[in-house]
Amino acid sequence: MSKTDKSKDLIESGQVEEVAANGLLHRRAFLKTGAIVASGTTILSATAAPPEVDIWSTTAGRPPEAYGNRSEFESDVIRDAFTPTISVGAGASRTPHGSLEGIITPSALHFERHHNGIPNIDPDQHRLLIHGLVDQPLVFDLESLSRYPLVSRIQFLECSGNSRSLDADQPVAGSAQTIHGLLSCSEWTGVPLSILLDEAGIQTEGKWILAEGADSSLMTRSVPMSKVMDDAIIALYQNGERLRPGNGYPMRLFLPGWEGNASVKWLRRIKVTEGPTMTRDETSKYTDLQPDGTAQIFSFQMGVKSIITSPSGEQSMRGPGLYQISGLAWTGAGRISRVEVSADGGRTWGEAELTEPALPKALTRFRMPWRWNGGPALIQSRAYDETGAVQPTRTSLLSERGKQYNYHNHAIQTWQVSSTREVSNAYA
Ligand SMILES: Nc1nc2c(c(=O)[nH]1)N[C@H]1C(S)=C(S)[C@@H](COP(=O)(O)O)O[C@H]1N2
Ligand SMILES: [Mo]
Repeated sequence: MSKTDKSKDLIESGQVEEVAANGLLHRRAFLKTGAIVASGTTILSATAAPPEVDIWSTTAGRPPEAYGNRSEFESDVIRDAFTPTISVGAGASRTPHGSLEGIITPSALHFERHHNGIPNIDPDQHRLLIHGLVDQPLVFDLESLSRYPLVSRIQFLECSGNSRSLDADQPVAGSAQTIHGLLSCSEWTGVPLSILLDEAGIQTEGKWILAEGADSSLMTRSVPMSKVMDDAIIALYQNGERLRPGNGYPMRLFLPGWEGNASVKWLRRIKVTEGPTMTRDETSKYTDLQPDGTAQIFSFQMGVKSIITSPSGEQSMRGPGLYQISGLAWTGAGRISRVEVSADGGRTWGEAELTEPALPKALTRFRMPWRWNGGPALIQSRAYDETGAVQPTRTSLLSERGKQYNYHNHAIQTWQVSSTREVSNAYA
C-alpha cells in the first residue's frame, strides 16, 4: 500500500472540511473517510503473502492468572508517586493521562492523595458511626452497610490542587500526568448517605455534617446537608471491586463534582451538626485566598475544565500527517455540553466530537481529527457545560482572582507542538 498522505487530497478536494486554522478537520472526518487514516502515516507497508509465524505463536502460552496483570510491555504506564517532606506519610501519586484512553481510570492508576499515609484497616473491625443531631445514633460495619440498596455511578474525582503549576509565571516543563494527574474517574458503588441519615432521623437543627477519616491525620471536613441529601454516597466499590486501600478502603465519603479533599477516605464518623465545624482542613487549608487578603471558604464545586491528553507534554510526534487529538472534559456542575479545540493558540476554534457516554460529573472524552503539517502549533481545548459556563483562559482566570489563590485552576492549557516534533507545556 502506498504511504502517501491522502488526507491532503481529501481536504483539497473538499471532501473533508477544515473547521479551524492550522489543520483542524471536521469532527466527523474520521467517520466519513476512515480511509484517510490508513492512507497516512499509521499503516506500515504490506505484501499480499500471509504473515510469517511469530515466535509467540509456536509454543503454549502461560496458564490463567488468579488476579490479572497487564502485559509486561505496558509496565512503564505507572503513577508517579511523590512524597513531600512536610509530614510523615504525606504524599500523592498521579494518573498517567497521556497513556490512557476512554473515561475510566484503571483502579491501579487512580491518583492518590493522603495527608498521613494509607492506613491498613481490617474491614471486620472497621465501624462507621452516625451521631450528633440525630434521633437515633447508628453504627455500621461493612456487612450491615452492604445490605442497603447500592447505587453505581461513573464520576470524576479531582484534587483542588490539580493543575496548580499553571499559576507559575513561566510555563513549567511537564506532562498531562505531572500537570493534571490529580484527576481520575471511576465507577463508584455505594449507599446513598441520605438513606442512612433518614434512618438515623435528622433533627431540625441539623444542617451540616462533619465527616472524619480513620487515618492518623484524622482528616475532617464539613459538608452542607443539601449536598448530603442530593448525591453523596458512602462508596464501597470502585470499578466493580472493593475500594483500593489508597482510595479509602473499606469505605469513603464520595461527593460527586466537589473538590477531592471533601471526599473523606477511610470514613469512620459522621456527625450531624448545626453549622460547619471549621476544621483545620477547611480553614488553614483548602480555602481560596482573595486579592484583598480575605479567604473564601467552602468553594466545593469543581469548575468546567478540559485537557488534551494526546498529543500532550513530553510526547513526541511521529511526523506530519493525520492525528487524532484526544482529551478529557469535566465539570462539577453536571454535563459537558461542548468542547472546542484550537491549533493556533486560541485564535480559531473547531468543535470536537464528544464520545459516548457523556455522563454528568464524569470525565467526558472528546476527539478531533487534526492534520499536522509539521510546523509549530499551539493546541488547546475549551469546555462548556450545561449551565452555560465556559472554561476561562489562563490570563483571565489569573487576572480575575490573583496569583495567590492556589486551588481550583481550571484554565485552558496549551501544548506547544514544535517543528522538531516535541510537545511541551506553553502559555499562548
Ligand atoms: N481520611 C482522608 N481522606 C482524604 C484525604 C486524606 O488524606 N485522608 N485526602 C483528601 C484529598 S486532599 C483528596 S484530593 C482525595 C483524594 O482521593 P484519592 O486518594 O482516592 O484519589 O481524598 C481526600 N480524602
Ligand atoms: Mo486534594
